[in-house]
Amino acid sequence: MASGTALIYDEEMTTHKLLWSDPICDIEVPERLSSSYEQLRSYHLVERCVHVPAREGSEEEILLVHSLEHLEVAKSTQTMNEEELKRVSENYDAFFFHPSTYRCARLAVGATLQLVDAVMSGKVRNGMALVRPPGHHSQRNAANGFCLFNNVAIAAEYAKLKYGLQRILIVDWDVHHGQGTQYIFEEDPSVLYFSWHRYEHQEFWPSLKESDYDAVGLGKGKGFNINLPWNKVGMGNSDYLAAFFHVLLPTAFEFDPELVIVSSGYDSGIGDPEGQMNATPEVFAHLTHFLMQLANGKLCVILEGGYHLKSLGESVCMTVKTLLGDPVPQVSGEMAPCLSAVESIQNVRAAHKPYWKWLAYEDTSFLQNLSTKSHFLKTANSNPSTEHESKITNNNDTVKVDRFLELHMKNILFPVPPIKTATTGCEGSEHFLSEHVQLVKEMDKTEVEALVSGFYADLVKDNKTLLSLGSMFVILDKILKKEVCNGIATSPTAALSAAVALRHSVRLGFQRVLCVFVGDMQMIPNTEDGKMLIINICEKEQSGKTSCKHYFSLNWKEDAEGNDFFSAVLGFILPVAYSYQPNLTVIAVGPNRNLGISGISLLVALIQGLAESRIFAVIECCTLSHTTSSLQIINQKGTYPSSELDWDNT
Ligand code: X5A
Ligand code: ZN
Repeated sequence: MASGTALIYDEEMTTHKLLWSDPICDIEVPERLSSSYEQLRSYHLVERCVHVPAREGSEEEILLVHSLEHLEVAKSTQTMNEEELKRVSENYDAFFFHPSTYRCARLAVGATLQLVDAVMSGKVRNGMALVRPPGHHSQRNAANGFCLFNNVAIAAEYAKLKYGLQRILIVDWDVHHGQGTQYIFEEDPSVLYFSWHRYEHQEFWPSLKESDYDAVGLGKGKGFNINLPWNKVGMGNSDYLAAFFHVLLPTAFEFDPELVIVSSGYDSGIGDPEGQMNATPEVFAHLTHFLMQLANGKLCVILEGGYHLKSLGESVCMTVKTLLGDPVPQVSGEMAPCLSAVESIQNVRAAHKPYWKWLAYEDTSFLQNLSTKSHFLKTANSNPSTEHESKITNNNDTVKVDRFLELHMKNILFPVPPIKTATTGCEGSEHFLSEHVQLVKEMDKTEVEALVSGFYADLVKDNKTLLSLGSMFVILDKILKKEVCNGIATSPTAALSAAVALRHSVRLGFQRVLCVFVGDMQMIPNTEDGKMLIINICEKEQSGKTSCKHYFSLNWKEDAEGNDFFSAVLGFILPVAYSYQPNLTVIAVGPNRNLGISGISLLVALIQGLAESRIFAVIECCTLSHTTSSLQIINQKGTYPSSELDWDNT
């Protein structure tokens, strides 16, 4: 698999600038590019990337999307004087020409195509191109909204043509609707276009009817245009994550793209004068992390908007850091989406239900209940518990989490896949997966015994188990000491190992441990309540009562399909996990319906955005053949910028 992250930046693209006074256009300044690059430099990210040079996009490439007339007009501006430039500019909504604009726009196109080539040829795994002018408002025959040529749209056509791609996903997280991109691919089922945007019921620029959620595409392209309009300003991290969990990710995974291109505007970030949103730079790390799980990691991030220089720079850095594989920082703040966001999410889901079966699995009516402002909080509390809920008792510091989960569980639908293949035999606990674990063999047995004694000693019946527990202690200690970010161990009894791991990690000082049990395992009672949240995904209903306060059991139904598991991961496990904000994640995989290598590794990858990527996996030996090659220890270390920042744009 390809490795490395490309970074494309050419100072020449800072020469395009506004020559006269225009209060609409004056935010699109050359410093957007130069200061973002400086920020990358100061975090030492530039030197960690593969430098790929920009080039000029050819006329032929530009004509993949634009009319000859548009190209000729743009070309003709190179030799114009200021007065003439101003006059041509006035033909468009929010655009300015400079004598260097044409050259810069060709570089912006070429830089984007260079990135596509670097990723598609396997020279790098992913990358980012810092370009000006931006592209997503640009249309076949018109400049618009600071955009001359539609860089991302040209890149998608180019990738289809040059590499024969049949499915490309464009994610437009810029705060404006990329109506230009929508028009270009409206009838094209090979390009799935997703855009969220400030809309305010058509009040916000570009104020188009076709930016609303009911514009789903035309003809053969029906279902391949997804608009998520934000009808209020102030959307934040939780709203963006909810949009990913409940709209973009289910459709994107079902679409299964061969390449993902991001129209990466950061005017959707906090402090931006255009967007007026509240999402912090860290959220872009999470968005990037999620998209890295698609298309075998082939991800091209292309700059669009972003007008608060500090916010823009931080967000660009978060994106590049994540592309490089650094651990993802924790997102802060309330994790429930606001009512207006929930309404938009429900509307777009309803509009797209006919086209995406992954949307049909999950019922988001429960989302309504999650809003902090919701009146459902009261009514839901008086409802009797369902059988899927285990004990929830309120205790002061966890009352909010309890409520969240209580409400969540009442409304979750969890259909389950039938068995497709049987699991294979046990490989033995001596078969460890990484060099980290080999250290375990050197661990003194009596030392392990001492660690285990007092709590689960009676359950540890043999040497094999003891050895596997030993490996676990070593890994956990390494995670705590931040020598490694994550680890994996095999065990003849995953549930036992996980229980010991949980207890040990709480003793090591972790305050909130998320534990995901997959498969049928004997749940070991624990006494570390209040410091962990356990989600058990099993086939058999758990008979024995657990003493744990935060324990949820999801049972797989008989007639379910394989995809149901992932709609549950996206629709339930991730939202709950993000709301819990764990500082360590433990995942235990035991005998289960066939999730397969890709299933388990995708679950692990998606959960890895939590707890600053600190994750410990225990795999039961008999499921090893399913998981061996997919679960790898990634030795990640990283630091995060302190966020003592002033997000006011004054
Ligand atoms: C690329 C981009 C915004 C245009 C705003 C015009 N364009 N009012 O963010
Ligand atoms: Zn924008």
